[in-house]
This record gives sequence, C-alpha cells and structure tokens, in this order.
Amino acid sequence: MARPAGHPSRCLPISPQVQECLQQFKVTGAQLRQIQTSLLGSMEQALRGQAGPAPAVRMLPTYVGSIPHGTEQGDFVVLELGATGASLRVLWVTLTGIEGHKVEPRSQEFVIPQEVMLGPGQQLFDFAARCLSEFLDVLPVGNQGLQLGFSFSFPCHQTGLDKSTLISWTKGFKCSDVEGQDVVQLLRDAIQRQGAYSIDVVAVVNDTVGTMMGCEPGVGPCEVGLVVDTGTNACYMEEARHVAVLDEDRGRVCISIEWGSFSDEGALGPVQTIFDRTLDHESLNPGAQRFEKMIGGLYLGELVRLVLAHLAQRGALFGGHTSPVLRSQGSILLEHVAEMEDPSAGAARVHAVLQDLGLNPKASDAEWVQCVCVAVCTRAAQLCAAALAAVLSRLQHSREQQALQIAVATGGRVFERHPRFLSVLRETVMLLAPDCNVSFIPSVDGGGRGVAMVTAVAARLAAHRRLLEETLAPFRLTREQLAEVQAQMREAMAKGLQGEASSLRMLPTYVRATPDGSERGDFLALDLGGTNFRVLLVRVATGGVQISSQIYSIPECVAQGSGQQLFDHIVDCIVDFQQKQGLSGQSLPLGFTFSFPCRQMGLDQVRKTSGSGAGCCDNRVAQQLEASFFVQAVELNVVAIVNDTVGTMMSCGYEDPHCEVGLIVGTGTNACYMEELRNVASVDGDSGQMCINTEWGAFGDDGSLSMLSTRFDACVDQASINPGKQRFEKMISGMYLGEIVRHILLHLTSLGVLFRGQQTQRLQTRDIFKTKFLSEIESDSLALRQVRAILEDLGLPLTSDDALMVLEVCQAVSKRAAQLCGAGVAAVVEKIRENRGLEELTISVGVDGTLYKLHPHFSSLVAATVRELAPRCVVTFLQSEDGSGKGAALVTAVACRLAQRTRV
Ligand code: 0WK
Ligand code: BGC
Ligand code: BGC
Repeated sequence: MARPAGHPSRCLPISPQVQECLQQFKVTGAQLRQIQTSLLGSMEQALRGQAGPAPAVRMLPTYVGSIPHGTEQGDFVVLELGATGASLRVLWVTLTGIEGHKVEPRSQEFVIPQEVMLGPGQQLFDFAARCLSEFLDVLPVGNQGLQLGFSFSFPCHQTGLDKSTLISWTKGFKCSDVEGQDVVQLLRDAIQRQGAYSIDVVAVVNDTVGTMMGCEPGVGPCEVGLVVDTGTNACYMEEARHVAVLDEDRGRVCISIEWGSFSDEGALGPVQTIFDRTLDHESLNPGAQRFEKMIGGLYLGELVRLVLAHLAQRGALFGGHTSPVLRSQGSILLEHVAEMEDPSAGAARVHAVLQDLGLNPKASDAEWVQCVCVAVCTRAAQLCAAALAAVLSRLQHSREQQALQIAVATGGRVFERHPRFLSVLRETVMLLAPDCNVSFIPSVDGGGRGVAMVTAVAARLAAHRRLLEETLAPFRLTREQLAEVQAQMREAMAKGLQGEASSLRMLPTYVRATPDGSERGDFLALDLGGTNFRVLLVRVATGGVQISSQIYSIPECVAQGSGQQLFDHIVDCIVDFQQKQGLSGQSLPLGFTFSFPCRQMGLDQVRKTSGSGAGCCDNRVAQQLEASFFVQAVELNVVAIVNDTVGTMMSCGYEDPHCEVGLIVGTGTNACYMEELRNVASVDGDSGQMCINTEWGAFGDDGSLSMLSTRFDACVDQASINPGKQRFEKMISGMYLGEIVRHILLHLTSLGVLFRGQQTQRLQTRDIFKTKFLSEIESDSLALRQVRAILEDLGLPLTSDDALMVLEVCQAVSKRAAQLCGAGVAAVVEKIRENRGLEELTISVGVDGTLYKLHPHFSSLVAATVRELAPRCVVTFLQSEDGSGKGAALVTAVACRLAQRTRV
C-alpha cells in the first residue's frame, strides 16, 4: 500500500517539511495487517477471560441476544447520551412491525454545556431528565407508562438489560461520581427527582448496539454495528459459548468491543506520530483510548490543527505565521476538516475556513492544508478498516465460515459528514479481508430506532418466555407428583399380581432363576421387537459367553403384514444365519426375545396379547415359529420365549448376581423383576421366585395418569395406532417423545413464540421430529449448532432464540420421561425390598434401549429420581452390552440345565 487509498494525486507537496509530515500519516499494508492481527489477538484473549495483564480491548457482553425480528411494535422514548460530542438527543420512536408503514421518529437535540460535561454526575443526569420533560411536553403523550431505551455510549459493565455500570468516561466527558455507578439507576433517580413523567427505563445500550439493531439486513444478516462519531467502537454477535465471563453455552450475544482502548505498542507504536502523542498528552484522559484518538471525530480536527500549527511554526505554511485560534486546543472541528477536504468545495472554501481561523493562506497553503486533512482522515479510515477486518476474521473463525456474507451497520458523524471515509474504509477492508462480502448499511436515524428495537425486543422476549414457561409447566413434575406416580404404580402392581383389575398385567414369565454360572452349551437366539431384528449364536462355556450375531431388516410390509408372513421371514433369516455359521441341519435349543406383551403359559407357551407391533395377535408364538420351520423342513427346538426386559436382566445377571430387574427404554418401555412366587396369584406354588414382566407401558390405561397427561400427550395418543393404550409408554419411550416435542412446537408457533409464528407443512408432518433428535439436540457439545442444523433440515425458519427454545422444550420432555421412568423403577425396587423385609436393599438393574443409551442425560436423571424416591435401595444400573438375545440364550441354558437335572 504505497499510496494511501484516496490520496489525491494533486497533493505533491513541494515543501519537504510538509512532505515529511504527510509521510508520518502513511500506513503500510503490513502495518495494517499487524494491527488487525494484534487486535484480533486482544479480542480473543478478552473473550477467554484469561488471567494476566488486562487485555487491550474490553469485549463487554451486552444483554442483546438476538437481532431484531422486524415484528417489533410500540412507542418508545429514546435518550442518547455520549455519542455525538456535547449533544444529547431525545427521540420518540414508533415501531410498526413488518406490515405497518414506517413512522418517522420525532427528535430533539440539546447542547450539553461544557461545565455540565465536566461537573458533578448528578447535574448531568438532572440535565438529561429536564431535556426529556421538555421534549415530551410538546408531544401528545400522557405521562404514564412510557418505556425508555437509554443509549449511553461509554464503556460499561452490563449486568442486565437495564443495569450497566460505567467503567470510565471517554471523549469529552469527565463528570464526578459516575464511574463505578449504575447509570440506569442514576437516570431513574433524576427522572424521579424531576417528577414530571413516569418513565420506565427498560433497556440500556451502547450506540454501536443501537446502530446494529436499527439496521435492515443487507447481503447477509446485520450482525456488526460500527460507529465513528466523536469516538469509535464496534459491536458484533458472538457465540455465547466463547464468552468466558458469561458461563453460557447457548445462543449468541452482542459484544461491545470497545476497541477505542486498543493500545498494543508493537502494533500502534509504528503508526503513531508526534502529533498523536501531543494530542493524547493534552487530552482529558492521557494514556487512555489511544486507538480512538487516531480515528474518532473528536480528534481528527485536533490532529489537523497540531500539524498545521507545527508547519506554520516551522515556516512551511502561512508564511510562518500562526494565529491565536490555531494555537488554541479544539479550534478545528471535524466539520472544518470535512469541508476543507471536500474536492467539490474548491480552494475558495479552504481559504474561507482558514481565514475564519484567523489565518492568511496563500494558494499553495490551501492545497497543502487539504493534503494534511486527506492524510489524517485517510489514516483514520484505514485504521478503522484494520479493526473491522479483525472483527470479520473473528466472525469467520467463530462461525467456521470460509466466506462470510455480512452486513455492517454504520453510524456516526464521521460517516455522515466525511464523504471519503466510507470509500477508503471499504477499499481497505477488501484488501485485508478478501473472503468477506460486506455490505455497509448506514443507520437511518442515528441508531435511535435500534435502541427502540432493543427496548421492544426486551419486552417481547419477556412475553415469549412467559408463554414458554406456561406451556412447559405441566411437564415439570414436583417430587410430590413423582412420589404419587410411584405409589400408584405400587398399587397397580399389587392388584395385577392378585389378578384384580389393573393397568399393569404383571405377566409371569416362568423364568425362576437368574444364571448361576454353571450353564453350558451352544444356543440359537432371536431378538425381535426393538429397532433391530437379530439372530445370534451364543456359546456358553467355562471361559464365558461367546456371541456371533447378525442383524436382519424386517421390511415394513412384513412388520405390518400377517403373522404367517412375519414368522416365514424370521425363519428365512435363521436358515440364512445357520448356513453362514455352518450350522445347517443342526437343531440347537433356541431362545426367542419377543418384545411385545405376551401372556405366557409356560416358558415356551406364549400368546401375544393386544398392543403395539406386528399384526399377529392371539397366536401362539412358538407354535407359529415352529410351524414356519416345519414348512421349510427345518428342525427347530424352541425352548424359551422371553420378553426383552427378561433377556436384558438375564444377560446382565450373568455378570452380576444382584441383577434382578430388567429395564428397557427404547422404542417402547417396560420392566421386569424377580417377584416372590407366593405373591403371584396366577401361578401355583408358594416358594421360590419368578420373573414378572410388568408391561408397565400400559400403566395409566385405566385413567390413573390423567392428572399428569398434557394436551400434547392427548394429541400423541389420539394420533397413534392404539389410542388409549400404553399411556405410560407414550410419555416415556423413543417412539413418542419426538411427537410430543413436535406438538409443543406447533402450539408455540401458533402463539407466535416460535418461528415468527409461521406454521410450516413440514412441522405438521407426523413423526418428522425423530426421538434421536432429542439426544442430538441435548448433547452438551455442539448443542445449538445441532438444533439449528436439525431444524433447518426440517425446513423451519429459524432464529437463535428459536433454537434455544426448542432445546428447552426437548429438555422438558425428556426430563419428564426420565423422571417417570425413575418413579417406576423406584416402585419396583421398593417392592422387592419390602418383599424381602430388608432395611436396605442392594440391587442392580440391567438396562437396554436406544433412548436410555444414546440420550446424554436420561440415565443420570433416572438414577437421581430413584435415589430420591427409593432412598433405602442402593441401585446400580448396568447397561446391557450384548442386547437381550444373549439373555434369551441364557434363559434357554438355564431351562436346559434345570431339565437335565430333572432327568438325572
Ligand atoms: C436391545 C435389545 C432388544 C430390545 C432393544 C430395545 O436387544 O431386545 O428390544 O434393546 O431398544 P430399541 O431398539 O427399541 O431402542
Ligand atoms: C466509547 C464507546 C462508544 C464509542 C462511540 C467510545 O469512546 O467508549 O462506548 O461506542 O465511543 O461512540
Ligand atoms: C412392549 C414390551 C416391551 C417394551 C420394550 C413395549 O411396547 O409392550 O413387551 O418389553 O415395549 O421393548
């Protein structure tokens, strides 16, 4: 970058002194890149919140978490303090939403007297309150319930949307007793002292935030606000998880960079001139805001003045004469610089301005003065571009986007008054961030609209949150409600065992013992009813259990076809498996995990009762299977038919003798456990135990869960293939949770809380929201990215707020599921403890099922609930490694062992 962009070619200073001064303001491409890199480093250091020397930029989180919808509505008062020199602005902004006609804001500017800017803080805020009243007095508004957004353009620690502590004054302000104070409170106090209006200060924002929020999107979303006014600064939308101080891993947050305080000596030193040092030294805040002092409008005129005074004193300008005006601080303003630099104004205009300064310029003076103005402002625009390029790099990095499309909202008098500033800025940004497609969008009314937007968004978010909370409230179960579920479950278990009317069938399984380790032999096993159908060869030997297995698919037409078709298909799979294992012709004992509610008359005597799944009700399962084998001339020895819960319990029981409960939380849910035979009315005998398949999925089918059932559960039930049945299962298991979430999302959309109130065809499609999405969405890492990707796949119009709310919906639904499941387990283990008359029971639960295994929090929530509701039981959960097929083989092995013993 040999010649600063925009430097007019006619600037060919003859005087070497002028030339030397101009040279000092030239910044090379390498220097700009160094500033870009160093600033980016400071930004990232500040975001990480690392200990050590304070980073050069502050990176202050604001409480703005989303860019505007465009749907915001209402009337707002806006008070702007600190952006534009010594003026204070009050606006009345009417937001009319997307449909409404745009209403021009009304505004009034007040000049803040110098002594107020430098006097006691209370005086400043009283002045502001007086200006507010004066403005409102002439508007046709009442004096009650006015909502105010406060634009306060100084570095502040924000701790709420309406709470913000001033860190330090910048620019031309230095009031006492304000630093370290909440400026919202100071304003509220002043408004109250004034007493004329009742005004609610709803939100406080930095001017950069107002600028960004008031902007219409360009080629991309408008997620950067850039201000070059009296001072300079920018804000942008950062991923919250990258902001260490927030301790928040979701959503985005707007960060006010406060780049004015950037001061890295290595990067800034080489571009600083003697004039910058003098200016800093003579300013209100020496040593602070060094970067701002090279860019901000308050300082550009002063830099020009210092250069001109220097050249005049050296005899290089104005024939060696200065004037008292030229010698006094602050006499050249941004307006003068802009005017003198404007090529269309011509030399006569430069003359006129210089004469106003008490100078008597020659023709060449005017040209050189113009060159000085160009040099100072070009450097400012280039430095500003380097800083903006750092922000763009940051966005590229944090969003993992190679090519970024983004709109930058620009605001401030330097943009408005200075014709070339934006073009130099744009050119330099293109050089420094060539992968970014940036559109610059000027703020229409000085950011006032944006402040009103924040105020409106604050109000809208609060309203949406209330609606979300109301919707999810019925899913948030209290300890008492869960204890009630546990108690009802206990009652239903007791009745079921006694053969009385109960929603729990409590089916005897004829499994009387868990494995004792002495089982031996080779067995075939089938596992049908979960996500997969598996055929297994299980070899039980002295060294342990060896398994070979294969997954076979069951085509949907077969799964929903006749029983005959299903069993024929199963036999085809077995024959194929036997061939592959070199077992053709052998008749190994077979155990069959059949995960549907079955009434068993013996270990191998089963009727499938009504319920979910394939259409083969009321047929003898083993007989059907054997019949199918017979047709295929294959010999088969079906020794045991077991439920998947039983298979799982047996499978885990082989490793752990305490495992006396089996639990499945997958497509469906169910549990089995070892009950005392004396309690089982339908089976003869009083001694020993028998495993009982509770079929707890049907719990509540007699209406006992109606207190907990929400309108969304009712929708899911009504649309299912078995309305009124499996009510407990429909609140817990994988087949239904996605549907519950989808119904809640539909409801929230209809309230306008989600997706901007737009219903989509996709969301109305049944089963579109898979339960595995819940697991993905709730996984701790990548949470929000997953949510967004999933919802975008579903074709939903998505904002960050939406993604957050969907996450909360998923969490509420899966938490309730896990807690209900935990209440069920608590009922079962307490029953076992009481059966055995124990003070404390130590027991293990064998668990399987995709929801339990894949969901990031399900298992720990179940365990926590059990601890809470069954404090006298020490329960260990064992995840089944080998599916329940192994368990079916072990049931077969135990049966064979017992049969052998009887024969002997
Ligand atoms: C794996 C077991 C199978 C059971 C399944 C349940 O081997 O018997 O039915 O877990 O989980 P799902 O596949 O339904 O998620
Ligand atoms: C302040 C910033 C402000 C910027 C532009 C700086 O002096 O510290 O908060 O955004 O000026 O007005
Ligand atoms: C069935 C049970 C089975 C459970 C888990 C339920 O739908 O009725 O028999 O154990 O799903 O797979």
